[in-house]
Amino acid sequence: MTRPAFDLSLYLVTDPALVRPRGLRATVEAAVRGGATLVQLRDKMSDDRAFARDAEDLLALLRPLGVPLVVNDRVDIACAVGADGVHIGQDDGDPRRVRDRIGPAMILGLSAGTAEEFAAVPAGVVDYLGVGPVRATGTKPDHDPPIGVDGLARLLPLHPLPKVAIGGIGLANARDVIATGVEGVAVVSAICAAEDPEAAARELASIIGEARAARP
Ligand code: TZP
Ligand code: MG
Repeated sequence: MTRPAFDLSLYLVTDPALVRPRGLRATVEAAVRGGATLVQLRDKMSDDRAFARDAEDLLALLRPLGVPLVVNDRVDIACAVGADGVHIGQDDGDPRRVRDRIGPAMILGLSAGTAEEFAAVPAGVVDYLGVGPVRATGTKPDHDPPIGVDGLARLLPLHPLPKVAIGGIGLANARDVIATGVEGVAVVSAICAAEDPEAAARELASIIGEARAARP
């Protein structure tokens, strides 16, 4: 069985505090209406039971819309609820072990932000790389040093996998980020904390489309 098709263009990563005023499901629903192409459930605080409930709720919303749901970190829950994929970081163990656990049919994403981390990505195991942080961001207080748009551009040719940029990306810099040639942008606050998440997603999607069309 092969992995579901996925589109990294506008990748929404959720944050439990930032979605709170509107609710997780309503925020994701609005973002997808606006043009989010992929969704990651990311919540470092909730217990497994609440996290699994959220994952099931989002799957029920997203499956009929054809938008895949990726689960951050919690591999067992991702498998138990039938999520479309898992996203792990550099401190989450060997991606080969995670692939063994999830099998061949789920998407596996890995965060990588340096040439060394790119070089260490095992072949044939991971489906995409999350690259960043592009800018400093309050959304992930323990983030690695920012690589900047220039750093992103330098890293991209070093690995053939599709890549999505993350960290401090919003309306002000999405165009420059896409101009590097990266497949897409992953955002948390630019959508989750927006007054109107649907409008924010629509505006980002439009910038991404324009910036991609303008690439040489
Ligand atoms: N990984 C690297 S930076 C980051 C994650 C999850 C947070 C990005 O949040 P924002 O609000 O889009 O800067
Ligand atoms: Mg992680």
